Amino acid sequence: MASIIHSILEWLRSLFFKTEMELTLVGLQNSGKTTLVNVIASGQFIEDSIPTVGFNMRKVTKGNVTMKLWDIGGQPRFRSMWERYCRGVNAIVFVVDAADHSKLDAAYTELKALLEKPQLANIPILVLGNKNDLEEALTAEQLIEVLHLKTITNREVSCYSISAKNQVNIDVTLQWLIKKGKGQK
Ligand SMILES: Nc1nc2c(ncn2[C@@H]2O[C@H](COP(=O)(O)OP(=O)(O)OP(=O)(O)O)[C@@H](O)[C@H]2O)c(=O)[nH]1
Ligand SMILES: [Mg+2]
Repeated sequence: MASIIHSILEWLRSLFFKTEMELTLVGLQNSGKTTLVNVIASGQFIEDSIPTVGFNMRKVTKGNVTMKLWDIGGQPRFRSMWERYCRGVNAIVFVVDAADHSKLDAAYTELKALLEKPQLANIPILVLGNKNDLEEALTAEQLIEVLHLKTITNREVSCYSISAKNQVNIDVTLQWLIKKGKGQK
């Protein structure tokens, strides 16, 4: 009897503390969104991921947090979908190839356009400068300048320099995201 009560209590506790959250990853093609989702889900870097056509959805559980990750294609033909998939999520993750200097202007233009969408007002945004294993990659500070992140004042913004390949700063990224799921600053 005691063990049944114990199991019921455990079950109730798991219900009570369980957090479900939704996150959407956007950013230009080739920035590393799908690679990052794979790393978060399985801890593995898969070298040649195929460009995402449309979107993928992965559910990942970390402790008692279940994350629904929407990974949207970054090619121009899919960008009109970004807004729809960002609506109502706990946080938007904007992934940038920090080593591809030729695409930074385009990344800024797309980020700015996304943040101007009234439906997405107030949703926290995490900008990730991916591929910091490459020598030419910008630092987080440089990315903050280039993407004018300090001018964003109407929502929470953070920026990290990461490498999905070498799994650098994936832990701080996850910590930040999980906090948003729990409604923390
Ligand atoms: N050097 C390096 N390469 C990376 C890293 N992350 C991803 N890549 C490579 O970048 C390329 C594009 O990665 P994807 O994950 O497919 O990019 P994506 O943003 O999902 O692209 P779309 O689906 O087309 O929007 C692949 O060849 C990856 O192996 C990284 O941290 N470092
Ligand atoms: Mg992809």
